[in-house]
Formats: sequence, C-alpha cells, structure tokens
Amino acid sequence: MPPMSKPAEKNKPDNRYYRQARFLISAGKAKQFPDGGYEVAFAGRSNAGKSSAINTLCDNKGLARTSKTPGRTQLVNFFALDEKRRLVDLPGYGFARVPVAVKNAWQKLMTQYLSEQQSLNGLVIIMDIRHPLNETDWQMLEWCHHYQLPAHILLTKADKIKRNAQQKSKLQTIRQLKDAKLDASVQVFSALKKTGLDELVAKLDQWLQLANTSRI
Ligand SMILES: Nc1nc2c(ncn2[C@@H]2O[C@H](COP(=O)(O)OP(=O)(O)OP(=O)(O)O)[C@@H](O)[C@H]2O)c(=O)[nH]1
Ligand SMILES: [Mg+2]
Repeated sequence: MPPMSKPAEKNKPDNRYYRQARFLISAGKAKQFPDGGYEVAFAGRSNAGKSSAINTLCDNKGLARTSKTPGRTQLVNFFALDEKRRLVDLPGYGFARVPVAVKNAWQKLMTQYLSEQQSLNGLVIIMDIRHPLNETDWQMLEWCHHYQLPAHILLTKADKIKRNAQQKSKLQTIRQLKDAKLDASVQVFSALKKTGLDELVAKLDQWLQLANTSRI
C-alpha cells in the first residue's frame, strides 16, 4: 500500500507533485528527445522568465538555469516528473545579436520539436506582462494553431506592476487573441511572488492527465 498523502496546507498551492521534477537531458538534436507519455513545454521570448516559471512550479531554484543574459537556454531541456511525464524548457526566441547560424539551428530544432514530439500535450507561452504578444509570440501562437496544440499564456513578472494593470493586460491580451481568432487561455503569473501558481498547476494537471487521479 502506498503511504497516505498529507492534505495540502490550507491556502497554499498544491504543487507537491511538481516538486519531484528531476533534470533528465539537454537535447541539441531531435533524436535525443525522449518520447512516450505526456509532456508540457514552456516557450517564450528570451529572458521572459521560462526557467523561473518552471523553478517556481517545482519549488526548486536550481532546477532550470536562469540568467540575466538573454539566450541562456539554447538547448531543449527535459525534466522528468515521473516515468511517464515531463516538463520541457525550450530555448528562448527573439534574441538579437546572435549569428544567423544559431537562429537557423534554433528554428530547425523548434520545428522538429513542435511537429514531431508525439507526447507534447500543451505549450505554456511565457510573456512579460508589461509587453505581451510581440511578433514572435504571435508566431508561436500561429504554430500552436497549425499543429493543433493547446496554448496557455502566462503573463509573468506581474510583481512589477499594480494589480489593476495586471488585469488590464490580461483583458487586453484576451481581446487581441479573440480578434485574431486564435485560441489560448491567459493568466497572470509571478515567479517571484508565486502569483497564479494554482491556476498553472490546474492547467498542467489537465494536460499531463493528472486531474482526478490520486497524486503523491
Ligand atoms: N521580478 C521578476 N523577475 C523575474 C520573474 N521571472 C523571471 N524573472 C527574472 O527575469 C530574468 C530572466 O529569467 P529566466 O527565467 O532566466 O528567463 P528565460 O525565459 O528562461 O530566459 P532564456 O533561457 O534566456 O530564454 C531573470 O533575471 C529572472 O530573475 C518574475 O516573475 N518576477
Ligand atoms: Mg531559460
């Protein structure tokens, strides 16, 4: 019999399952991608806060490397949650000042990942809440639409603006998506303050087929 799990602490996001995340592999080539089971990937502009969001989700500051230098994560980093489930930190897009060859390699790797990865169940797209939906974000949303991949937008770094400005940005983003006839759920987030962690956990539980199953 498995040990009984303790009830979640009152008013605290129940991200306990995600705390067991462990680094699996940094892949620079598609043939290194693990497959099978269920996977959720984090994409977004360089420096948007992808690695920080993963670390907050998993309560582990040292899990995904974060940096003040844009373009830090150049490889596709896989983290195992259990034998069947993974989180994926994708290389950031939109970094200026990188050689064309690097951009081309990035494009190829991302296309391979998004088009061929059978286990991919959803994409979390990270945007700075102060300037969401830039050109590359739209491209990523078009990509999701093309590959019929569900998208969830995290408007992160919310701690940098006031609560009413956070809501304004969220509503504006929803409106712009509607106008463009693109489908994505949208939420406010802060890796620093853990704002919106519950909402993110609920979305990931659903994509990773964890909802309504017993979790440790
Ligand atoms: N205030 C605040 N800073 C944040 C938040 N999330 C990330 N940052 C900061 O933003 C910078 C970039 O964060 P990363 O998580 O490394 O961003 P990334 O998207 O993984 O970047 P690349 O791997 O380079 O593409 C770091 O200095 C973080 O500390 C947040 O919610 N609030
Ligand atoms: Mg990163």
